[in-house]
Amino acid sequence: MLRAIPAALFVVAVASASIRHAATASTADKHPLVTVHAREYAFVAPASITAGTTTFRLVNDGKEPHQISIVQLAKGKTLADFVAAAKANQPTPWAVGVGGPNTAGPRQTIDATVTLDAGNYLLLCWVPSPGSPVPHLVKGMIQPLTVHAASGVAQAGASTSYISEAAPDVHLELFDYGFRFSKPLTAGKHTIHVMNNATQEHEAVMMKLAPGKTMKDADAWFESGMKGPSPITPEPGMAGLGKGRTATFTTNLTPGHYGIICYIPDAKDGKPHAMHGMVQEFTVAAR
Ligand SMILES: [Cu+2]
Repeated sequence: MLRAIPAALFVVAVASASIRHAATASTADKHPLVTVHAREYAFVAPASITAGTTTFRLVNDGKEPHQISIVQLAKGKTLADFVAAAKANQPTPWAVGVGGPNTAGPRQTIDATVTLDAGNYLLLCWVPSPGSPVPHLVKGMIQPLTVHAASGVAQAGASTSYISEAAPDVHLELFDYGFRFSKPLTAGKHTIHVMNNATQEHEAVMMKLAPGKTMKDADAWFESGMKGPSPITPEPGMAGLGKGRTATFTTNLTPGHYGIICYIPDAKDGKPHAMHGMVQEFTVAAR
């Protein structure tokens, strides 16, 4: 979330790779669970996992909000290449967002389920700190993740834990430029299946608005460097998802007013997608 200001510093370009994973299931799915702890400013995460559909659980032990944006690197590309490109404000079409839990507030724990092929990935946090537009990844919240083929080295083996995730009950389509829910969200638990049917990479940052507040108030607060009382609380959502990709996240909504927004910079003009219309408010009614 909160990538409005860093967009000027760091541009992650749009991915062209199109890998469509059929993540929809009719019954509860059991997946390996990878727990990642976040604090200022580091992840504690495994260095390698096995390919397949995996639930990433982000446990925020810190005082600021954090996310895990999982990015797949093209063969031969490294963390150093990513940092160099980001510093030089160069596009990184060889780094494709595959989703991830987005965004956990202090002491929050949130889950997202993604399908990873074998390869080299990065875990990133784009969130800036209060009073500073510099994304956390610049301060150390960036690290490599190696995904081994399922039939390869079974390092995780007996220590792997699993989670049963309810089948998706709501679909969320990302398009250029907007969000489309398959049905109105209601209070309670949901598994939301996110589909990027757009030409560009997008994210879904969800937040609950304080009574009487709007996304305009949220924008003004972010622009101020998060000064004063927050008009929002972070809610589970989906980190940057490349064209054609799908992933799911779980949420437990309480009645109230919410916002959903995409801060990823546009491929053409570099402005956050929110400025192209990817911002919406919605109300969650009681059941
Ligand atoms: Cu977007």
